[in-house]
Amino acid sequence: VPLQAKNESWSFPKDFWYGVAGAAYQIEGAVKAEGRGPSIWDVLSHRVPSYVITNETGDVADNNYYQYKEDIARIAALGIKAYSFSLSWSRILPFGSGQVNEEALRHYDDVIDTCLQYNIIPQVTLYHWDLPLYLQNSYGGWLGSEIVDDFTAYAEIVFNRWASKVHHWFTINEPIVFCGFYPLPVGFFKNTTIPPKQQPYVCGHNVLLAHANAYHVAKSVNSSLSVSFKTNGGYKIQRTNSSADAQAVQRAWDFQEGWFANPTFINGDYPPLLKDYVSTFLPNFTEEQKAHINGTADIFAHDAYTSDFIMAPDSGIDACTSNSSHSLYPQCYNTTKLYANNYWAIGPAGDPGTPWLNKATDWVPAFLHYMQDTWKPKGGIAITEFGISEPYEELRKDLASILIDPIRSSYYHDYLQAILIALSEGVNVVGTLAWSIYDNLEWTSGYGVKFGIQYVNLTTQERYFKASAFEYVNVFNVYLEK
Ligand code: GBH
Repeated sequence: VPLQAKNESWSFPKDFWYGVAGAAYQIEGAVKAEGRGPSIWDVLSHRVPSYVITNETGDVADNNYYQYKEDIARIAALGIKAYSFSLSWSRILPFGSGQVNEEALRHYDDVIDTCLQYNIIPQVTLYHWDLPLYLQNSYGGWLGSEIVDDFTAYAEIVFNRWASKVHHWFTINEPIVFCGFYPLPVGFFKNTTIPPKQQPYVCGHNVLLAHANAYHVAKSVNSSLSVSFKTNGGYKIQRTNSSADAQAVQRAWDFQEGWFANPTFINGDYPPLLKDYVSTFLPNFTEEQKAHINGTADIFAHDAYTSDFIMAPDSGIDACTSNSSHSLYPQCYNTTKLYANNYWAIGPAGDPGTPWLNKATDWVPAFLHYMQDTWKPKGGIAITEFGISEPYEELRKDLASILIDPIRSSYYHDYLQAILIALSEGVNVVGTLAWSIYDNLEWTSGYGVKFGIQYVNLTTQERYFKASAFEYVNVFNVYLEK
């Protein structure tokens, strides 16, 4: 996409927050420090061969547990407005429930206070996938109904401690990923009797109940807080104009965003198509639960990295229910990337480590319109993660060329221009969080897949800004209303 001249009708509202994001297990390290209990990711990374393809762990990661002051100072120096991070549940409650670890509370006190000292808006996620191991082993984690009360008790501790300092809250990160995309390997944790195909829906059910409780806890502590969960998914482009593909697109929205957004934004219940296709697996909400869940998201917090072409599966929609795999995506639709036809600014040269992600920013205005029109979030839409792994960055041998990341720079530039277009068309976008503050443990992909706007030398723990860090803030320097 050619760069466009500054358009006089474009601007970000004065209070638009632009920030950077990270998550506890991906950046903190210090896994045995100050009373932290183990999480499932300690087991997954240490004990399950090749679960992380490189067998790397978060033991040290970016050493953020010890270098957070420097990290916050650096983003403040850059002119960033917000810092989004997640709390490690098993630091605060080493066994997931019960005894509270004061040292962890004091640690996060200081992270939050440091943000405030630097005039950075702290934004806090309670759960970004690092479940306390004890809860996994005692009742199957998110597959056990006990998780709802344990998450609620955790939320009470968190909101009572920090509601007066933190306004922006996210309860649970990307449930479709940990409920379905990253199934836990069999044999490492407590066995469950729930059939594999049903597991994503039981997990999701408990997520919604836990989220709703946490939302109400937060509001009882301070009714003005902004509280949401975070969903993820790309924009869904209909591959052909056939009605089969149109239906596949609708299924894709419902099985990704709608699964969690319909209950919270629309009516306390699952989307009709979800009920149709997976009725045998989907638990029911009581009328009381529906009322409790409805209205429990203040903004639509979406991690929107990319776009996908959606089409009907070859074998017909029967595949929705006949597929026997564990996978969340029940083959109700297929997704594809059409590299060859030049649909994407980044084609075959995209990062082979992230085949799910292309620079597809042209569809962002349509995406934002769709979210606003469909779910009508009262407090607007926030893009709570967006970013791209620069192709082959991990293979570059010299620091200078790592720090020049033109693909990521143009991704942020073009994505933000697309948001400016949507804003000028009346979509209420309230903030963006770049993923990520710096390169970190990219879950099952290890450290080799890099999303940072900063590079970290993992031997010396020195941090360096990449060009994209400056590109990101420059767009706001130009377009933010004074
Ligand atoms: C986010 O998920 C996460 O919140 C964050 O922790 C992570 O570091 C970041 O994205 C970058 O990936 O390999 O084809 O099976 C984004 C959604 C869902 C995208 C799982 C990758 C695996 C696709 N992710 N998905 S595939």
